[in-house]
Amino acid sequence: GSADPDDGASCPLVVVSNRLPVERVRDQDGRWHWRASSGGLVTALEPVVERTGGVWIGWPGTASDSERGPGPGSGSGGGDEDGAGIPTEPFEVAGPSTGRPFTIAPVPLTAEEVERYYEGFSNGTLWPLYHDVIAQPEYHRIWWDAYKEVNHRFAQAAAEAARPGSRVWIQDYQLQLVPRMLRELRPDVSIGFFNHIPFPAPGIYAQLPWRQQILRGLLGADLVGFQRAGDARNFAQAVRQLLGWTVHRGVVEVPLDDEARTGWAARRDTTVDLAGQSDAGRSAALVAEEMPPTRSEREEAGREAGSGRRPSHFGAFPISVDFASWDALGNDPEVRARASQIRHELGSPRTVLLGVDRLDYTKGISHRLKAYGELLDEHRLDVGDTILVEMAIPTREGVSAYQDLREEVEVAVSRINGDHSTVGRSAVQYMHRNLPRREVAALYEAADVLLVTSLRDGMNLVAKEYIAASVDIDGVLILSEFTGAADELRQALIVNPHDVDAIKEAIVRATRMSPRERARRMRQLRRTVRTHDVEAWSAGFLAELDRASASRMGPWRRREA
Ligand code: ADQ
Repeated sequence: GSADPDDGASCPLVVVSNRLPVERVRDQDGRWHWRASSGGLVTALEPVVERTGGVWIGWPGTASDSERGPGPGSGSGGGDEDGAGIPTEPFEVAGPSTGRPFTIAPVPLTAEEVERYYEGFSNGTLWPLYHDVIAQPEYHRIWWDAYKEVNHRFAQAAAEAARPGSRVWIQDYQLQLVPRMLRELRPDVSIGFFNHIPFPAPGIYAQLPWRQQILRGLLGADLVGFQRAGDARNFAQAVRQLLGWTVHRGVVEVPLDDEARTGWAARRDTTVDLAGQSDAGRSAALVAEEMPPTRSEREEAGREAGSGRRPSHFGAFPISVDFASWDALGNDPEVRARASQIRHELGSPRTVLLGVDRLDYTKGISHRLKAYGELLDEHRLDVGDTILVEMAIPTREGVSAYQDLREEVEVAVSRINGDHSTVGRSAVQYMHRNLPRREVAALYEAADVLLVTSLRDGMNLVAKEYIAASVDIDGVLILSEFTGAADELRQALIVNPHDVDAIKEAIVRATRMSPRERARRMRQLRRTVRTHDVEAWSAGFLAELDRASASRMGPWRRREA
């Protein structure tokens, strides 16, 4: 029957994320194919999508009007393709786990949308704001307009893909309006949302000119998931303060009449009507649209709502890694041989310190370099027996803050090397490129100490990957307290990355730690990551989503009866 709690498990799962979990590769005969890309989210969700014959909706990663792209004669994907050879219609791929097919539904973006929605609003507004304004967020109305348009396109794609009663799981900050837009289009589906990055404290979040629309967008979901309990608390406070809605024990009561009154359909019409107006008239109207409701408006809303409320649940669901696969890499003879080779090529130092991150200003790479450089200056570390390997993965190279950061990091690296390297030995080995997973695993294996010094980080999967790959249980993890991971990985050396002396102390302590203490800490860390791996994360979220949407349907069923 429809009350069977297992119903959802067999129903196709629809995943919506900014990027598709596939990449386009050319085979030996020069033909293009889609191949599942690696990465935490894909590992976690692809098996569920595959098992349920589900759908993955996302942007293929190339602008639909771009001139780059695979070129003519490429099509092994779906039938319909745009000029750059990117499919525009859903197509099936064989899942890598069981070979069972699932559907890929591409959402095309123009180059201008990539600039405004992705590089602009997502990475120039939301990313810095949600990471505690480490960089200055920029607020541009044309970016916001593009964000709304693109979110609506994703919501429509999801509405088309979902079967009656499907579960739709929307991922991350690029798509925060989708839950609400999808709720309007398809009130029958269960909608989950997971925020991979932090949710900021209300005083910071309040800067956002569109703070209410984003909250309303998220609250279209039956379940909104965050990385840490602190993020969930910040969200609850923002909802109370900015919308004035009742929040208790992980549930927001969303007034149904608010949904009707402020629906996307109504807003969209407004936008269309405004298109012909002067800029001044348009921005005045937009300002009016963004005004918070007055107290009497809120009271009226409450009266009208009566019992017409829909629960939206929220909570913390800390993400994790595929423990078994990193553990297997740690035991893989080839990977181990590669790790010894790396140590040898580095000049067989006593201590290898390692940093692995996307080259992002949230990761505290400069703070880490400063601490290391000072330890060398003060002769507390010596290039004769210590080296820092800094792996920076290229990212968001179209955003200017990222270009500046690259300069800053590369200047700092050269300065340290200029001051301390000798003919045979460098102080810092710096690489700016993508590495295959096996090579990352070999680096984890080769390292004695992993440095995670993020100024703010939703979780930080690198820390968990390092632990899962550390089968010899003798590595030391230095971990910033501003990562989600620090809530769980208590046996790491936890540091405040803004306190350079604290990073220095932790490095010295790590290099001197006895093998016994290293093993004791690492054993417990491995237990934590093993018992809470990424499979547990996705299963836990989806089970909670089923409960949350059942609670929405409960009263409705009673009314029907
Ligand atoms: P990210 O900010 O990307 O993720 P993180 O969680 O550390 O940060 O994941 C990075 C991934 O990239 C890891 O899987 C790592 O192995 C890989 N990687 C790093 N350097 C690489 C290199 N040089 N070559 C190849 N691969 C490399 C966001 C949030 C995080 C949150 C995740 C998941 O910012 O806080 O943990 O989403 O929710």
